[in-house]
Amino acid sequence: MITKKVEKALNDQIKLEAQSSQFYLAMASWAETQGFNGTATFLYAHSDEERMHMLKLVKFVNERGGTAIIPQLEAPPVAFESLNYIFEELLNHEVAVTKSINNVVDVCLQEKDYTTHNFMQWYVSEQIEEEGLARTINDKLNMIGKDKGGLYLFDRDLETMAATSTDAQ
Ligand code: OFO
Repeated sequence: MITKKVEKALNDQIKLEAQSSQFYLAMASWAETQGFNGTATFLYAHSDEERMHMLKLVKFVNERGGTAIIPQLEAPPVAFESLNYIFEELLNHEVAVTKSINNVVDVCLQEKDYTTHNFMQWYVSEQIEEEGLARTINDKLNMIGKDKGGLYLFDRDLETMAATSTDAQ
């Protein structure tokens, strides 16, 4: 059984994961309309992953005697100024998600809820990967700058990355 404080922290996290999924879906859709098909494939897959993160939390809250709240979401932007902007936003967003996960872990410790604390470790590790990946992508984009040929190759690379990360799941 989870306490009200833990339930609230987990429900806040459900909302953030759902919001991440929507945000990346909007980025994917924009990238697709701009002809960046590899980036779109990568971001569509990333959006699906966030939905899976949300679902895992929903099921856990319900299993532990709480009530998962399926949240209302804010509309994400329709357009983005560039690929650089997208991936900077993605990194900032992931850093914020990590902070929020650390907060859930903190609440678990305050409430002496070691079961949820253990469950949350999966998210702690996942955030190390997600932030690392976002940083690598940003480094690549910074190297490429405005070079069209470089962006073309970058887009193709992301398609491969999307395929590899889906295989790894
Ligand atoms: Fe769910 O890890 Fe990204 O946001």
